[in-house]
Amino acid sequence: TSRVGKVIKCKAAVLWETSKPFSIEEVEVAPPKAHEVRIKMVAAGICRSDDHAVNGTMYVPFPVILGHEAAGIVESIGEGVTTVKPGDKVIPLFTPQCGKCRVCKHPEGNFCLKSKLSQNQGSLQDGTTRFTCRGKPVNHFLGISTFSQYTVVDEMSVAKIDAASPLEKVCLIGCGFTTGYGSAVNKIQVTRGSTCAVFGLGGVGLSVIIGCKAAGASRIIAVDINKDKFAKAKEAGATECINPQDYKKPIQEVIAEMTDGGVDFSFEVIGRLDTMMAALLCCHEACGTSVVVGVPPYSQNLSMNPILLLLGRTWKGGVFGGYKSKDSVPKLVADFMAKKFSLDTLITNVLPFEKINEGFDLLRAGKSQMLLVLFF
Ligand code: PAD
Ligand code: ZN
Ligand code: ZN
Repeated sequence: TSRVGKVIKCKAAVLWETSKPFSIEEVEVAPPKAHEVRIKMVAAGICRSDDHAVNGTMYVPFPVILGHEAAGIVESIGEGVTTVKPGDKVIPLFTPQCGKCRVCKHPEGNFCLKSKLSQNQGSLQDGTTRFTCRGKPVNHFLGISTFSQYTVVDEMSVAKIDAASPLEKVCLIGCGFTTGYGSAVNKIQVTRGSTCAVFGLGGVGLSVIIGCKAAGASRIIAVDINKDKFAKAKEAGATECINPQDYKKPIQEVIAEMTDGGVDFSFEVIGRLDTMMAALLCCHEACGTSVVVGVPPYSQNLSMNPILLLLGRTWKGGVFGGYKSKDSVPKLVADFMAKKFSLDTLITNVLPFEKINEGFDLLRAGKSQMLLVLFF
């Protein structure tokens, strides 16, 4: 029997309060309204940014269904939807691409003004929610809420991908992989023969390394305080791995000495103010570029001497690798299918959806790179 147009009852991981475990609950998922799409989830990644929302580093209204890195299949569509149809394989987009706002029309900007990252009201674009649990409305997260067997998203927040793609891998293209890889090959274009430094060797940092290598960097210096991360970093393409705790000098000085005054490109992929400054300082003062990829702690500031930029350094940042999401995700999946990059080295843990709390424990213990939950 068709569920089209009807409420679906299914399981979702509901977070009722900050810093609590998820509770697997039966939720009701309303049918998609006009310009909305209901998706059956197949695989979702657990990303550090979800944990930021759990512990309050990123503000979210409660109760909420988190999750923002996933792949699934369209179950039904609302009126007026033209870019996907039932049965299509899709990736939900935590940064939408409305195509109409100033940023979408800009040749390079990608942080669409319809993004829920800047507004965080916990709703879809029309200001309401499609989830209820125990009679209460439940908030959406970044417009996509992927820790649910079914979710509803706006059409601007979903991209159709190759029907042959393995969803349990390409789900990483929904956030972590693309954020890292795109920071190196799209947001800035790492040049052939250049020297790079990557701070933070989680899944996103490894994806930066994959991007630097693909761009032809000749040296990729990987930096982390957890040396257990070095083997994977080398597998991804790092040429040297260093631990700041092994040196008396600040790490930026160590790197400057290793690289004749500083690297060409540095990336902060941790989300700390001190390492953002170290990454800035370790790129060459006259011709280096530093990129902020990690999400900084909520409402904290850095103070810096502008002379650090005056001599010629460039300081940049960007979400989702600078990619316009709806245009780029299908192309990245096509590149994956054409074997231009592999996602296998990134995936360290796969769990059934019901064990999502175990997944977050692994993430918090620093024992994982990319962590997936699969829906059955
Ligand atoms: P992760 O926690 O898996 O990796 C962070 C790594 O940094 C770990 O290996 C740590 O050992 C290491 N680390 C911690 N402190 C230090 C330190 N002081 N010096 C050196 N290394 C240290 O995170 P991740 O790879 O999933 O994500 C990294 C950041 O990127 C995080 O802030 C996350 O929120 C952000 C992110 N941003 C986007 C985006 O669109 N900008 C997308 C996804 C994730
Ligand atoms: Zn993410
Ligand atoms: Zn837009």
